[in-house]
Amino acid sequence: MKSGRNRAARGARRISLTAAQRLDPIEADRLLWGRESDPLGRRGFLRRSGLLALGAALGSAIPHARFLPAGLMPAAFAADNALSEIPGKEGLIILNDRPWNAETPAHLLDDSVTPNRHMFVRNNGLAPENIDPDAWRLEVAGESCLRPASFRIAELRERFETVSLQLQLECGGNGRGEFVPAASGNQWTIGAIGCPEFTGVRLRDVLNYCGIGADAVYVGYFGADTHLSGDPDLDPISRGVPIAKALERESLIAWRMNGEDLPLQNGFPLRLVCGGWPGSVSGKWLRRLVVRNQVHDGEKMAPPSYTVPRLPVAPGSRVPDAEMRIIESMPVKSLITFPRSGISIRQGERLDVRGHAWAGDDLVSSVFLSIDFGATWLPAAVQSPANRLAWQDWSSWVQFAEPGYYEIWARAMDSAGRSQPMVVPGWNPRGYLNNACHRIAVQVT
Ligand SMILES: Nc1nc2c(c(=O)[nH]1)N[C@H]1C(S)=C(S)[C@@H](COP(=O)(O)O)O[C@H]1N2
Ligand SMILES: [Mo]
Repeated sequence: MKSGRNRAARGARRISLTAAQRLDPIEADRLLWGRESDPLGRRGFLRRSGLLALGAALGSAIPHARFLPAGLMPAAFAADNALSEIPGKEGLIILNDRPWNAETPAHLLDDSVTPNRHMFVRNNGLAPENIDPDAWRLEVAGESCLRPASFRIAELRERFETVSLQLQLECGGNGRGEFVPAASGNQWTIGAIGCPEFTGVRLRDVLNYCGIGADAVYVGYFGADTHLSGDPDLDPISRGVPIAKALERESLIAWRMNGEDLPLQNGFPLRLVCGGWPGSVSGKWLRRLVVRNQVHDGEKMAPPSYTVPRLPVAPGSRVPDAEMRIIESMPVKSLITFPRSGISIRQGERLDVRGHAWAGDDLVSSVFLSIDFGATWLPAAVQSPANRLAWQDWSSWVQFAEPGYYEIWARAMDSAGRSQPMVVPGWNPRGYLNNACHRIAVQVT
């Protein structure tokens, strides 16, 4: 596939593939491949010349070309080869270095339990330095906290039951890079997701110990990271969850990830983990929890942050704050983690395919695969989660009758019958909740 990409780069096209990603996809198609769309742009019809150009860029013919939707950039062109320089991390793609933001290529998320070195990093500010975990204190307070208290990590460990749970964390902006028109923020592709095992105490045990007032509605967090401006009075982020989410048995105050100290960039020495919701509710470098008698009003709680329009809006719309709602449970989604996009396989050979699927607070009920651009689908075997709010492994295999360029597409459905969309769903001002199907490229020789 490397050679396919190189050939693509050398092709006599009028615009580059990277530039094309920024355009209206149907217009990009026309410029790149001379592809004609129907007036609604729903299906593309590659002229013979366009088909040849696309085939040449990919390095082979496309047996299912007649099903290839308009505006669909072949998965083979996705860049996935940047290297991480964050200590303790391996193979992550850096989106930003101040603050650090780095995502994981899909093939490095193949493990059922995401290893620490492959867990993505999403920072809004600068991580604290020179941390002494033994001196670290967590304060619990707020107007609806009956008995404010402060705990060292050792005290949390001694006073409350220690639990280990595998919990999926996905950034609310994962997939943002695909919205057209582009939404501002980190241009995540698919890798701002992971599902490590966290060890700590239940948030509810700590809150109950401190006493939750009858008027409590929300729990907010504050971390020890610093605002990019350096101003100590500003918080980079201070979000939270409604009291019901905070009191779920899976909501943790954690100090370990996969049996080791939390990596610095993932919140060492203490963090909140509320799986299934946007990662932004899981406060890192956790210093202070506040039990609130109103929706927490910390940094990035108000629109446009981590909010989406209550009703669908036209792409590019300006949406008044009053018409935005705070994102809660994340939508159903899946990843193909094996094989790696771009592999070569021989015609007729059996190819194992596997990955994970998750659905916010819900369960995934099924995963389907397609090798003909969505014309036909076959079910994969889906495992139960290790525990509630952990992603679910799925596996299947495919076989290709003819040589050429193929894509494998995966589509998950949750227990309420909601399915992933094929294309980018509901445009929103900040580019959240893109749960479009993941797809990978395969060359059959
Ligand atoms: N204190 C603090 N907590 C934070 C953040 C942050 O910048 N500071 N980022 C949030 C966001 S937006 C996400 S997606 C997750 C990412 O967790 P990770 O970096 O461990 O993958 O942490 C959340 N918790
Ligand atoms: Mo996030």
